[in-house]
Amino acid sequence: RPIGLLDSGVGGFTVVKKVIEKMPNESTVFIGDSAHMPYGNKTREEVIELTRRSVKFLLQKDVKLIIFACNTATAAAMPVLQNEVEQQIIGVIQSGSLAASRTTKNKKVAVVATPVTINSHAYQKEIKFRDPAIEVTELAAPKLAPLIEQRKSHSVNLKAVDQSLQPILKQDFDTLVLGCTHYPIIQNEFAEVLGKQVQIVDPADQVAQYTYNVMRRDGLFNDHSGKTQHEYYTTGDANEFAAMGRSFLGEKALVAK
Ligand code: DGN
Repeated sequence: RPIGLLDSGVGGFTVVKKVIEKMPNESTVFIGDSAHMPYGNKTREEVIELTRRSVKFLLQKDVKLIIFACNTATAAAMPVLQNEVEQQIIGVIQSGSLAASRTTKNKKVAVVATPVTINSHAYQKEIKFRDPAIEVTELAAPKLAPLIEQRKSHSVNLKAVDQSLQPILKQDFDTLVLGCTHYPIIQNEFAEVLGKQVQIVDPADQVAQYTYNVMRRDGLFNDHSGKTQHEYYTTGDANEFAAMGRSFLGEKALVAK
């Protein structure tokens, strides 16, 4: 049985990639709800309803575990939907917060994410739960995820990141969390704007590790005999979605339908 992943769009590919790297013998099914993106600018109720649809789709694919490869869905919908399904749901915010609290040396962390994620203060709560002494600056960047979905040039992305980060650039945080799974696609642009003194945390690394731990605990690993398969689905434009998948994952068994 495959591992299921969902996102509001192409951002989930950044998590799929890390999960496959960590567990090469596992199959994956990923659904990107590009037709309804961006989730980050919707109400909590709307995000819950859309995420519920993707969960149902993944259950039809007989997934053994579900990763919300979307911070917005994690912040808005995970607690509600975990009560509705048997399979364990793994979100990205808990892992991202753990990674951030381990990375910061000066105990100052910035989080950039969609408005829904920022307004939930989920990162702030989770990071402070791990270490109350850490100062957390939260910044909503409503424009970035939709822009990334459009696959623009480096210079357009760079300008957008620069503009989005302006309100916090003068602050002295040493760690910045990419609090939206779309952002690692333009991680280089973030690095260019932030400079070397800031560590960038991609929660997906810790998500892959945590998923591995849960699978080992629950005995969910494949028996390694079958062939692995990676399936990608979108509610939006299949060609665009496949192109992004290929550019991010390489030619890895892409079946976008
Ligand atoms: N990729 C999603 C996230 O991590 O929050 C959100 C993108 C969006 O819908 N704006």
